[in-house]
Amino acid sequence: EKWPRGDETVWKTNMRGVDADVGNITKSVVNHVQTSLARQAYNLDNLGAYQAAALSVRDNMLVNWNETQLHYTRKAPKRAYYLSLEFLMGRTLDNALLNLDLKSQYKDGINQLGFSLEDLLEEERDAALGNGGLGRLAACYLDSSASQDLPVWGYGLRYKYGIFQQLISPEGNQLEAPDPWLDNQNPWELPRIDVNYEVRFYGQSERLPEGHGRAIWTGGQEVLAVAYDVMIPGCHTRNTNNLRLWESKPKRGFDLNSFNAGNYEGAVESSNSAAAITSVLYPNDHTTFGKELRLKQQYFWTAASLADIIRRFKNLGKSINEFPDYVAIQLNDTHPTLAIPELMRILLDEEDLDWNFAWQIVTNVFFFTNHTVLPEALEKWPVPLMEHILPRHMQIIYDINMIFLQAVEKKFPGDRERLARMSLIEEGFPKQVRMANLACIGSRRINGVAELHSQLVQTTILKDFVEFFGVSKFGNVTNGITPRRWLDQCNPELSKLISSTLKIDKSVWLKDLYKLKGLVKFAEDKGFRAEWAAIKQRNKERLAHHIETTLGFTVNTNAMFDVQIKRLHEYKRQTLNILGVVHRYLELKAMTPAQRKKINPKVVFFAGKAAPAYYIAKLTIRLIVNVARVINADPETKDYLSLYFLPDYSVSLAEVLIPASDISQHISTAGTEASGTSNMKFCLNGGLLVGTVDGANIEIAEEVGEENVFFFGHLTPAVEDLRYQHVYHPVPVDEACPALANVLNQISGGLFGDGGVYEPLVNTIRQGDYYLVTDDFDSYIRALAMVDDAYMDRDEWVKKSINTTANMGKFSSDRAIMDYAQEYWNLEPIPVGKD
Ligand code: CGF
Repeated sequence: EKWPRGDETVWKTNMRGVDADVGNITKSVVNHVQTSLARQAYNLDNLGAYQAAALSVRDNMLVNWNETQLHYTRKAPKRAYYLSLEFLMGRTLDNALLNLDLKSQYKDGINQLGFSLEDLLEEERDAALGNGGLGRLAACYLDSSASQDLPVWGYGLRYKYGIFQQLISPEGNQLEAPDPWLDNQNPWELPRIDVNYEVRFYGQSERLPEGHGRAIWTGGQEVLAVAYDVMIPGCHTRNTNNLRLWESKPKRGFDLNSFNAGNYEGAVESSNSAAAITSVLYPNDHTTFGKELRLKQQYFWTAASLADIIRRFKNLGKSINEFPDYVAIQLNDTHPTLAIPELMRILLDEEDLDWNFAWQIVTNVFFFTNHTVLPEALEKWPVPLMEHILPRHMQIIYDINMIFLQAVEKKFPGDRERLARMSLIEEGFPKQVRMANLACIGSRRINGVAELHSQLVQTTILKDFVEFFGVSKFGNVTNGITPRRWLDQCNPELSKLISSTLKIDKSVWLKDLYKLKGLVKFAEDKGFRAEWAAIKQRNKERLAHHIETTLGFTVNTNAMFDVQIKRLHEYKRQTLNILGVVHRYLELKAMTPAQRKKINPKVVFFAGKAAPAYYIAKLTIRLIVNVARVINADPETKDYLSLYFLPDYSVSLAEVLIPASDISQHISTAGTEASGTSNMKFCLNGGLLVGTVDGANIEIAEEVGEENVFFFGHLTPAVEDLRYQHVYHPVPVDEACPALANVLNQISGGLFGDGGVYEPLVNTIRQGDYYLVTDDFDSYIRALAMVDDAYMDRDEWVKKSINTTANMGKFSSDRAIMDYAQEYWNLEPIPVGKD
């Protein structure tokens, strides 16, 4: 390879590497203060110092990032692309410092400049481009891909506003405020003005007479997709991958004709509509259908990402039929399913391939992950909307459907019901396109996210497809979490204790989490148990301090900490938890002071956002806040039970809450929570789990031992029958569960303020009880009693805690991403600097 221009030695002697020298670190931070930020040393605040430190760390990351991209280009390996509409990254600075192994040097350097690294870390705003589990999973997978040296890029959208900020009104209502996370500028992204693509919407599509399925798509609106790159540093490796986020921009600044004619609003109208595409993340967890802007987001992102992937592939000089040998594309849920007809469009209309050949390429490139079997969460788009916005894609979808249904008819002749179920088009007014069916037909393999969930996918929503394609097309990859953020970063003391006890450097066990097994034998060591318990206690104090400084409440750190943090959703049953809290309160009230003294004090924490239009979920928040108000003020009971709803749940808040929990709740109705990932985070940090036999709870219990988890509730096979009974008979709460009836009566009777307010919520249980609160309540209360009993024997509890952490190796996202790489994508690690 020849040096492209100038004197090679001048270039090479001036190129820098990653710099761990404290003197050079302070120099680079000061340089950024002086030049990048144009600020003065004497009036620099924490925010300015954070920005300068971030830019300095970014310089180091860029060295590795550049090298990685060059290395991948030279080696030309097969690459995988993770398409996700959500990436819930949280903060970057701490994670980057740890992965680059530069934390202590930056700590020193920043100290010398008169600041504290801890303070600066607090200045960073979360990158909250996601709703919950699905988006955070994507972020963990990026960390693991880079840490495992896998050539994986993420593709998403650069929303101007992330998930809304949650405020709680004096009445206890959730209020939503925008999250202008880019207002302070984002030091972690690189605008790539030169990397842009035009994306078309609307217009007309005309089929070519002799076209073998080809057509010409013209007219409509063209919008520019501009790339912003976010560096993803691997842990203790030079591999630094890329997350490419697209921003929408008008193709032209404004319409000059309208402007010249004095119509200034008209002149900017189309440019505003172009910019609107990436303006905001939809704040719904499971449902956002029928919204034109959402469909435009999905197409905009998949079209730009595919154009970029194809351009990179073409630079290899290979023929298009080798595309699947060099590219694997993972569809994170059905949101990017339009990539399937889009790739067909490119191959047919632009590459001039014939239908069968194109379809063969498509079905070897895509892989699809399903994240839910909840029927209301299965994405469908009205055909008229799709026809209007994407006329060419609608034609392709019809063609795919026709050919597919012919094949189904051949295999199952005369089975009209089956054809109707499997069709990409659901009949009705309007007709709708079923995105899960399209993703399934167009992908090489399909997986669920935990064993039980993957079984349910195969036996319920995609059963017909399993019968048609055969079971080998379907699999399971149980979700995982990155131990870098979810142990080393959020619980540094525990991480240190693990390294010193195992006598293994953390860079080793953080990348081979099964090594934690070595802790099992220390569960019997009294000294070790004392250290373990002391760290948990300090983490509880850290959380209490955080609450005191942010909300002004004083939390009892001698109590057991019981935490439920996740999106508010009926299936996740925060209702069961709050009704359980009220039950406990009523029991405490009925006790004598002497009896109360024998009770294990407990603090219950909730955090989570409700979709802005989800009435029942918001009412649940209101109930929690008002129950908290009453019980925290009750002098008889407050030493034994208190309750906090922590507003504005975020990745950063989770990082403080999770290490502090003694017990956490994962109590979805069996069969409804596909996997859950916070369950893994708590257990990794030595918190025990109370939960239903659902999602990844099951596999956690398999790993850590059933004696270390507190299971309760009906099992998945019973759920359907129970629901059926509720539909035909009103739920006899009074007879079926007197304890629950008493709780509901107290709420309706106004113990927590105007009872009428909560009637719609209470009625979801009395009428229909779709999520089986009544059926599971008694067994839930028994499980909590078992938790109390177990906590009384603190020594045994700490043993359980140690054994839980020790057996969480399976749940590293490194294991999960390696499963994808080997079993699905056929991808090899490409370590930088090792050959
Ligand atoms: O995905 C979820 C989460 N709510 O985002 N689903 N979606 N869509 C599931 O409900 C979780 O159970 C799962 O852990 C997560 C990631 O797969």
